Amino acid sequence: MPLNASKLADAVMARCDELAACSEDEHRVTRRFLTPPMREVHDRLSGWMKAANLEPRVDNAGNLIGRRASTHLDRTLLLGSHLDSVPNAGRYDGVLGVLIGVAIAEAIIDESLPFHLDIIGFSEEEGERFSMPYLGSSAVAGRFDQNWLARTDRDGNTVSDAIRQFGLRPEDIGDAEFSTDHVIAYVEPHLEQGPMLEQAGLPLGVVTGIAGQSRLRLEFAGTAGHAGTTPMLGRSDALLMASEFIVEVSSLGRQTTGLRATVGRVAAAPNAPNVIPGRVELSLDVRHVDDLVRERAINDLLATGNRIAKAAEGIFSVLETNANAAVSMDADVSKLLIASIHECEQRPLELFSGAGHDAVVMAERFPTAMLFLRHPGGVSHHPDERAERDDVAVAIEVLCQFVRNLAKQHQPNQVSSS
Ligand code: HGY
Ligand code: MN
Ligand code: MN
Repeated sequence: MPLNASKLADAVMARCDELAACSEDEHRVTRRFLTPPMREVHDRLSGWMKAANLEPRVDNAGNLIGRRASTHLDRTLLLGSHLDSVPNAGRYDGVLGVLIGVAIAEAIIDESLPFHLDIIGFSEEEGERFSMPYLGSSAVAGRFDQNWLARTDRDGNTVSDAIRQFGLRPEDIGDAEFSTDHVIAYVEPHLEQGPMLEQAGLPLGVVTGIAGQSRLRLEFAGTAGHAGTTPMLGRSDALLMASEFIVEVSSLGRQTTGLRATVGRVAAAPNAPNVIPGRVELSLDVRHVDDLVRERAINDLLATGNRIAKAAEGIFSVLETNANAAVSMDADVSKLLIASIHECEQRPLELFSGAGHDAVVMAERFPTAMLFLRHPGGVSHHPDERAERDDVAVAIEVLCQFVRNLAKQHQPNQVSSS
């Protein structure tokens, strides 16, 4: 008797609450790449995976993967999302998708599948600890750059140290890669992190594509000096330059349709109340569905930074930049998702994602699709992040239907005739 989706949804919501307690910080959710709380998450998730007839393992990129092996085909359906969080996060971003995956495994525990079912919890999507997102999914997609192993966190630990301290082998991170002929599809359930589904009054959406994203580390250098004796005129104040720049970032974002431009991190040096800031490092996050618009915005902002620095006899530098181009989701897998939603008497909304997801990287190698859940209030990367238990129940029903539909397409007799 298939387990009922509402009961499974109650368990998913309760487990999100339980995992929220696995945090680096007291009284708020912060869980960065392979920090100790991630071990607690792995322990609890592994128990729930085993109860769902999934065999858990951790790869050398720190991804937790629960597998239900199939006797027919040595191919797999990957379902999941990420287990890390931003600082002071909500309790659903990432983990909700992994727990819905475990619930699917539970719901269809008695149904045989012609392929493996892998429920995956990626180790690092947000990029908080080492300023590099998608470490876990990059390893699975064979896109991990060995140079990343030497990146350091604010305490001087390298990525390699973090992997080794977690009891894993950085030298074997390549083993985490899945081959393209092994993966039938990757599907990521995730909160929308926006208002569209709530405004449409619908529980589920199918993502058509994910915006391109540029992430830069910038620096304004001026001249530090005594706050009490240095005249106001003629100062080369790095924080004043950065402030002017931040206003320009915001106005470009507001003037350009569909552009999102954000400075989220600022660090002034020497950061003393009675010293004119000599140096300021700041982040810049720019996103757009059209890569040309995004790249043009970056060029405009870099020219603006140089102009502001020059006018203040300072120096503007780009310390680091990395980017992901806009990606489209796989049409066939998305179509099957849409059909499964209709079969469950729901109406899907097709929408674009302004937020980045592991699906950005997975889509480079594997047929990838995303299922968005309605996001009450649309607030994310914040403790007020919410999800509706009834929407989770609908998502579980729809994804069970999707897995059954995919299984029909991959039954051995179908596969031999196709
Ligand atoms: O920044 C993002 O869009 C994602 O939450 N990492
Ligand atoms: Mn996030
Ligand atoms: Mn996320």
